[in-house]
Amino acid sequence: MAVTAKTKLDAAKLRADFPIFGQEIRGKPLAYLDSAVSTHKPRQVLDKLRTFYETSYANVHRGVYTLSEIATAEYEGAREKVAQFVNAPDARELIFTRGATESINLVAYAWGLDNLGPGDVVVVTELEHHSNFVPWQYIAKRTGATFTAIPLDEHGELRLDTLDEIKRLGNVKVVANNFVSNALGTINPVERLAAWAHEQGAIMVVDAAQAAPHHAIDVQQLDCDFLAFSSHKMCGPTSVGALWGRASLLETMAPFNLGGHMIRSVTLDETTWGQLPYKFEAGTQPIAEAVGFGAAVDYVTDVGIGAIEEHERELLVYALDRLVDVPGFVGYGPPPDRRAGIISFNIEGIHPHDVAQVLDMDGVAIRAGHHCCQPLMAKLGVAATNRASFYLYTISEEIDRLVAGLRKAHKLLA
Ligand code: 7TS
Repeated sequence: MAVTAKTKLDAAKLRADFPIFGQEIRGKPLAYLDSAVSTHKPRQVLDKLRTFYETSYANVHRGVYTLSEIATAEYEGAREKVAQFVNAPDARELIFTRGATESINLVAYAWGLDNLGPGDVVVVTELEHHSNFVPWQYIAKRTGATFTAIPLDEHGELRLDTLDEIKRLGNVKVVANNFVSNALGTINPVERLAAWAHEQGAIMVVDAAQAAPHHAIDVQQLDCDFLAFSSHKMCGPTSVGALWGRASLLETMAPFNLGGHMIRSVTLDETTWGQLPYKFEAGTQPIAEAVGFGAAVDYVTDVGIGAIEEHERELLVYALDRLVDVPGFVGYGPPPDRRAGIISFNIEGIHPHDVAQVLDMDGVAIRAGHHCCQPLMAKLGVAATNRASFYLYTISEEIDRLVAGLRKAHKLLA
């Protein structure tokens, strides 16, 4: 059973659920400060995967035999859990994909190719991960639509004062925005953007890859049209994620992948598509991974999304307080009250890769690079940053080790 912590979580206790923390890296305990890229997996999820393979595994929706029925029930049960996690009105609207990237590509291709053309405008932001930028830029080019991005202010927050100017570019048809920025941690006003998108007659696509693990999501309250997220960033297995979409839109869309399982009937002349969600789930799905995703939803729900968010905010305040005293520290992003547990920074005069390597010598893992956000890096006027990111198992000692490592890097290299 997952450890429960209804109001405040106990990260030190939760760490015992994560076997990875039992080992040392370079002779030191692992200080893992890269959860935005991917999180570690608790025993509850690992056990579920093993038990499923050992007792319940078969392909789904195909066999009439008992084992296939058991596997199908597990897979569909996971769909219900993931759908409920984002308060989807109907589990049929929840499509299992390979991850947030594939979810967004599905919308960009299957909706975009048939609904965009010259005179239409696709609006993203300067804060997008490439996953929610490149597919839209590409589909806009292919269809002749205009592609534009909402600019950022100096805190890394969206300049909503530019929306009037943007709407003069043409018929706004798509607004695509991340709920939480992977690079700066900014919590974006997606509910306001969704309302604006609908005023323009546009669809609202939310990239929730960084929000789902850390921030409660209610697609009905957001009033968005599509929402994408990944399992591996919230304690679940890799290679599975979800796309939630409004049934009324999904039903009008052409399929994205074609092949087995997504059809109603196939003849030499014509193929007709299956029902939702199967129309968008061609071929053998990541079955065990989806079941593991369901177990991950149970785990983070038991810990409590509110408790996770509060824990990260406490760590953020603790870390920022100490980091500002590190010689050469330059931080990016908004204040903690509008931010998830992500800190992007540079140490003046030292390349981020060198900083990360010095930290690694002491078992401290952080990310260095452009974080798949090159437009943002251009805006910040840097090629790369370091990034430390937290999760439910992060403890303040790891932040102390980060700070000590940065001081060491400054002393050695600045
Ligand atoms: N959107 C956001 C906001 C992300 O942070 C990521 C991955 C994705 C989409 C893509 O998710 P995937 O599961 O399909 O890969 N984020 C990161 C990151 O922060 N560093 O590397 C990948």
